[in-house]
Amino acid sequence: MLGMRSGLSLSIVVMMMSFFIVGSCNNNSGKAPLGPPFQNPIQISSVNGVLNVTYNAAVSPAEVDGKPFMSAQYNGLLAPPTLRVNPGDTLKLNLNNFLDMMTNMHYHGMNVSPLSPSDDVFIMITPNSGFDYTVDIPEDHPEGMFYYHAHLFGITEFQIMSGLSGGLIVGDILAPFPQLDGITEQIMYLKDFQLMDGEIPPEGMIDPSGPTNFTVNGQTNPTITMRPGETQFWQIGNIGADLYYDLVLEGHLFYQIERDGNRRNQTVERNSILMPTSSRVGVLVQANEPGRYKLKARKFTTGPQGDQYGGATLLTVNVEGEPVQDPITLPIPMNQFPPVENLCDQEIAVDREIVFSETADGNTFFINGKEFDPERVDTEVRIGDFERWTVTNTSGELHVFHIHLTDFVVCSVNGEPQPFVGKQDTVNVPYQGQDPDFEGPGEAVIVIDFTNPIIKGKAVYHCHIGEHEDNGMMAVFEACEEPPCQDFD
Ligand SMILES: [Cu+2]
Repeated sequence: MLGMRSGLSLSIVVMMMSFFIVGSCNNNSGKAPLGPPFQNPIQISSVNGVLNVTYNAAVSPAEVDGKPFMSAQYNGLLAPPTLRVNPGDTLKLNLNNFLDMMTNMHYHGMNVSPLSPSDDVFIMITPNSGFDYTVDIPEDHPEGMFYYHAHLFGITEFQIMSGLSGGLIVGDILAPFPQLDGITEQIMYLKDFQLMDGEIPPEGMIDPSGPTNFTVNGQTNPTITMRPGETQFWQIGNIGADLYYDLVLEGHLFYQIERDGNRRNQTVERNSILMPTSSRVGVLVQANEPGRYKLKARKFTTGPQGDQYGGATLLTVNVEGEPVQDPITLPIPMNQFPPVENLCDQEIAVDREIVFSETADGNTFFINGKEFDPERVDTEVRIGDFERWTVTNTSGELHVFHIHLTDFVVCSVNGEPQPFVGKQDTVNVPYQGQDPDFEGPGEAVIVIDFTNPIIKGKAVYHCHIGEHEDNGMMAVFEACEEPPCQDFD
């Protein structure tokens, strides 16, 4: 949370008004008109191993929940296309910058080269110029949901909230499960838009606790219609600037089979799923009895020094019609899942401590006591190693650890060993004092895979809450065969 905000009193008034409105509408359950039919974003797929696409970043008109506004978008789309590629493909993305500020592109979660013209986040595209990205996707690349977004230090939060993030899916994560052949797949990109005088507030004026407009693929509370017993596969990505989503689907379980572009090693049954910003999940949902069920982001606080969100309905599932004859048996048996190596069992070459902290006023953020400096290399890693990082949080609010180019396994959180279910590229780090039984800073112990030779070069690790990374909570790592690393530029 940033300090003083001029919008504070206004947001309290709006909050009180919305309580009043919600309170007065409570008695028409089941009768309220349904929202518009849910729509997947447009998709663009690779052809003969290549996906060629041009994105123009420009200020364009948009509308959420009937409110018109102007914001920075790709090709004038609030929900830009989902790019679909396969392992072994090449993504050629020509990004033209028609904004009055710099921008660039990051391919979040992708296990690809950090060297230009691939996933190099040190590239800065000046106004009225462009850059041709070429991202070679290795043959053994993990499959699942990834995404792309602007990653320019200092203005990432603003650019993502404006509209500069969209979907990227690699391969066919359902391939090992023939019983799921032909089921309906839904792509859901969760994003909120704060509006101030018909515009996205400038960087520094976005308040994660403030009133906002929740959307799924740019839609407000759309409707998915399912038959009783029907099973669908939902890939859900939190591609917004700051918020956590504590997801529940009324009357239903989530059968989770994917996290952050990695197939899990088993089905994980969940009543709720906490999605930090930038995380993605793939879940199977089997429709219950006829009725209406809300997919909700529950009320959530990120800690005493953090943000408070009031909760929202994201979409509504309308179950109606003839029940499905032979519903798919869930969960999917564990023996159908390809094995995943538990990195926590690997021999560890290096142990590191990574400390997330912030000033008492919550305006400046640090990793190991330092603010981000793109010219400084904070951590050098040897290609071929597994490293164990103890990520600690001395502040009074949550942070989201994310590292580029690779994945990790979470071994423990606040000293509690975690069941091994697969790899991920984001993890929530508890705040200090969150668990009264755990003394000292909040802590997540992870083992990171630095064995992929394609990661040679420089990239970053950071808190993925836009407000925090833009105000310093980011650091540079460099991977090479034998540290100390030579420069590759
Ligand atoms: Cu943070």
